[in-house]
Amino acid sequence: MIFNPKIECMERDEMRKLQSERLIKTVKTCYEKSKFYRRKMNELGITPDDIKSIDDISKLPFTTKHDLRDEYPFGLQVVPPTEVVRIHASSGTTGKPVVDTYTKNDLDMWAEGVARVMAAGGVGPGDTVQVSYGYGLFTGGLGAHDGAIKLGACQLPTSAGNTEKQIMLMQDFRSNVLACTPSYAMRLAEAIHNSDKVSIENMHLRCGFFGAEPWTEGMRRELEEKLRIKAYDIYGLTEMCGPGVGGECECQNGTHLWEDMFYPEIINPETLEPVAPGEFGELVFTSLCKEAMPILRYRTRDLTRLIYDKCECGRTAVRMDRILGRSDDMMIVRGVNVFPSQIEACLTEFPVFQPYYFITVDRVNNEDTFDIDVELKPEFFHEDPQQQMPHIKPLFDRIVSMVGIKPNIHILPPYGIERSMGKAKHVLDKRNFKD
Ligand code: DLL
Repeated sequence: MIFNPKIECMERDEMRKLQSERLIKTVKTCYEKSKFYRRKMNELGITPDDIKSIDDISKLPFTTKHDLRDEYPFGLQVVPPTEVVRIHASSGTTGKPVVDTYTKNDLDMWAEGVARVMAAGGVGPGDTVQVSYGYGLFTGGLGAHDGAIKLGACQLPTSAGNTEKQIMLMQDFRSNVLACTPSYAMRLAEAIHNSDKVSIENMHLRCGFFGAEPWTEGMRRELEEKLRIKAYDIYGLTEMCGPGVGGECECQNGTHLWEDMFYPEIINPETLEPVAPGEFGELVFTSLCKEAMPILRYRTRDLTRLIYDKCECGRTAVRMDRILGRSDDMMIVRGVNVFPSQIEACLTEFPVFQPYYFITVDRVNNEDTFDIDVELKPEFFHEDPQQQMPHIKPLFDRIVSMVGIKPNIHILPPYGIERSMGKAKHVLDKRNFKD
């Protein structure tokens, strides 16, 4: 189902007109109400009068995570506190969190973004959406929650964790929609299959909306098979609102971005210039409707490309390819760029392996080491290392051909790799702790 056909299927010319109107308004507000943006625009010698349409967007300054941290907590807020009804923050591993604040309209717009994604998967009244994203400052839980309510679906706010109870409720309450990170969905699937109290035959799951971390087509296959569902990608970031900046439609061939609310650009992260249409680069967003905390040209660090070809679903909203990774996640090992998602892609090509992995990079005697812990599915695991060799060799060859460097692969016993409830951690780069 298309939640908002007028917007989601709008002619491109009309969409650009709408984006232009909204950009002009947003820039004016930023200039008049935000010291931060006035200073940034003054530094570039521009005023709101220079922004006459969306084509002028590249004249505007970028905003970075550093800027948000410098302006912590409310430096970018342009409405009085009396208009703010919610605050979220992304955890961030170092320093201050990134904060987003919301007016009532902001919450409404955000819920619509999620509703558009879930509607594409056929969610509506009568469905029970089990929200297993974490509730709290993280935007996943409440974001999915409000989106489900907007559709008139019943939402079950289990949050992440307490896995045994989750799967019992999933069966007993007949949840038919699941919303959580793909890694937690894997963990739930595993718990269902290992349980003697519940069984997938007695479950009613039909589809899932998975995001908040990169995942691969291989992981999609695993989840669809194990949970007997259709698995959809949902994308978002705290700085723009949370989940629901975009999501996949029933065609499952790219993430439609809700361009009436968030204008996407792809830039070359070195030169900061736009890349040629269809090329990979860093995703940048300008919020077009946010009231409490509008953001101009936010550098997400997410690496992807935009696809403007028409989608068979009828939506005209631009599609984004899967996120290859964040530029911050990219490791340079022996001079080669490596993304953790490439390892997941290799692993999931082999049915004997679990889709879990952990990469450790170090430098020993001036040379980078590249170790990958993996797990065989319990039925293929063998204590005797000799018996494991036939499994390691094809994986090793595949990683060398995809990534270009030779890994040391270690097979851990079943459940040897820590399972995640939220965003999975896949890498330890010990070089970061050395000089
Ligand atoms: O992760 C919001 C969210 C919650 C999205 C639930 C989807 C579902 P942050 O914690 O601010 O917000 O992290 C945002 O997570 O810049 C991407 O690097 C990554 N990310 C989010 N969704 C996806 C996805 C939430 N579908 C950061 N695929 C983003 C790949 C994703 N990466």
